[in-house]
Amino acid sequence: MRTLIVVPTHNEAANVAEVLDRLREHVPTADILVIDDASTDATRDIVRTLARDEPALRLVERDTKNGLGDAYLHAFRIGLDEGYDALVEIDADLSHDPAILPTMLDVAARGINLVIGSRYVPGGTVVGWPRRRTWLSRWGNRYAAIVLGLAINDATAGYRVYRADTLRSISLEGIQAGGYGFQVEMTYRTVRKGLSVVEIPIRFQDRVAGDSKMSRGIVLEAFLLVTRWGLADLFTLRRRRRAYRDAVA
Ligand SMILES: Nc1nc2c(ncn2[C@@H]2O[C@H](COP(=O)(O)OP(=O)(O)O)[C@@H](O)[C@H]2O)c(=O)[nH]1
Ligand SMILES: [Mg+2]
Repeated sequence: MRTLIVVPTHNEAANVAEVLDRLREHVPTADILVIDDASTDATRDIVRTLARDEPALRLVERDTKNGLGDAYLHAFRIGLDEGYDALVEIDADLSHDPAILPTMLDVAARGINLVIGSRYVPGGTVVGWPRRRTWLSRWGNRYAAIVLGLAINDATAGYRVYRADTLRSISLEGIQAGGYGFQVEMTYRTVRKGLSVVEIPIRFQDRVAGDSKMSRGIVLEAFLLVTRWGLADLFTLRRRRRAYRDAVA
């Protein structure tokens, strides 16, 4: 599979060189696209310098920070246009261990539409998060799973492999969410299309350097959108049931 690894960055100077180095070590045949939004630290200089000696690495620079979802959509469109077979999402802060990526790619190569590096299946762990953050993530995931009827334990996960045909079939148009909600929305679309999803357990290590970009707004956006989609489903279901009853009556 021709693979494009997308690494979104916003002020990740303390981490980006190491994550790129480790990706190169574990997945030497993949191409890497760093998509940087408005970093004010040395992130861009570091990536630019590395890219000079590495044709498989490139940098896309954007001047405004529009959120993770928008960055991924931009990068996915590039990847699809260029005919890659698989597109990878991975954080730049070393929370996601590149050593597990070959296994995830292997599962995708066998035909699984979406492979999620999951914290909340047996064997998965979160290291270094304060209890409150783990609680929020765990219960946020449970809420999304119940409300949207997803049999997925970690729908907010940011470590993923999409087969290109998956992205084409779920379409990247009309995506509403920008933060964690983006990951849930993409998962929801994949499941609703009847496509296959497999969760591979990972060890998620909280960032050691740099700052998290998570905000209350991102969490709230995800919560509100999930609730809205769930309610919309409920009404569609009731409408369908009524139509069915009328049809058989
Ligand atoms: N390109 C881009 N990257 C972003 C943006 N927001 C966050 N990131 C990157 O997305 C990844 C995850 O963000 P992070 O702050 O670690 O979120 P957390 O792990 O949920 O605390 C990191 O690589 C960030 O640098 C954004 O608006 N644009
Ligand atoms: Mg992080």
